[in-house]
Amino acid sequence: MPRIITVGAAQLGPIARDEGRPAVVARLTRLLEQAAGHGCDLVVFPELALTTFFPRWYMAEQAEVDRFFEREMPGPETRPLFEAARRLGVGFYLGYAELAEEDGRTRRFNTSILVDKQGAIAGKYRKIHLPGHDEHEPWRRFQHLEKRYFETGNLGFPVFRAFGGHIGMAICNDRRWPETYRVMGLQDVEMVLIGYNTPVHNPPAPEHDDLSHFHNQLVMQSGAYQNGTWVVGVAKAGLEEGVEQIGNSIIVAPSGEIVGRCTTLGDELAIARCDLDLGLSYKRSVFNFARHREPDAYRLIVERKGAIPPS
Ligand code: CDT
Repeated sequence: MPRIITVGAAQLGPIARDEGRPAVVARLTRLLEQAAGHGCDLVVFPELALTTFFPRWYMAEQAEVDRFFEREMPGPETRPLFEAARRLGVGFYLGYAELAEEDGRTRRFNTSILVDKQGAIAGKYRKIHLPGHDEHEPWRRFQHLEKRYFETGNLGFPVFRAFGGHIGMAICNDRRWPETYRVMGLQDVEMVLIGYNTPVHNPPAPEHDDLSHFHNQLVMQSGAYQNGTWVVGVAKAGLEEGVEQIGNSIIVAPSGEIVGRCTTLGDELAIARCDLDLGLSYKRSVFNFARHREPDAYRLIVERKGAIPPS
């Protein structure tokens, strides 16, 4: 019996700074309805999908920053999305800024959740690889203050039994790191869901700008192939508050091949029928970890006298 997830990559166009949550949730709901019409089981929305990408601004007042955060999930403004999921029988991945009271203090994370077809939260992930900087850098055309506004995620890279398979999550910059996929690969992940906000221009390394689409595909295609897993990467795209962000949302098969993609920079749905068992031939042959990985040998090389230690 094939295990198929019909997945929708629900790319978003820009979200304006003053666009309220109800308007954004209405956009997400329209995409969810469209996906239901095409028989989707699961829809993937971008990173920080409820607001504009606010780390592009330095804000001195914490109260101003906190306006972009959710204190509960679902809350009064996001509940309609969960109700739509239940009504339509379509699950979703959603990225948002999370404000949590935890360990006796207020904590802020760049978070994603996996919601099942009944509208219940089935998994949560908090972004680990936070890019950018933590102090105001006025020389930049725009800031990237994730290190200022968020803590490093404290949930690891868990893999959840959901949608009839093994589902993992990552957020934006995580997709550039092989560890992200491998930690989940070691847990037998079958589909990795990733939302992102990626500016075309990278202020500290403008020489990379022309390669932004190539790098986006390179990391997700290799992560998929090297771990025998599906990868679904979804952008918040287009010209958002004066900053150009890449689109190029893609659905990648365990072979590393791209089988679905968005072609605009706006709200758009790309769909693929994903057979979770397609990863098996990779997991059983070239990437049979139990048979071919050599973690002890990696350690020996690193510890060899005179070797450069890991930083
Ligand atoms: N949101 C996020 O993590 N963006 C980063 C920008 C880094 S600039 C190359 C990303 O990795 O896409």
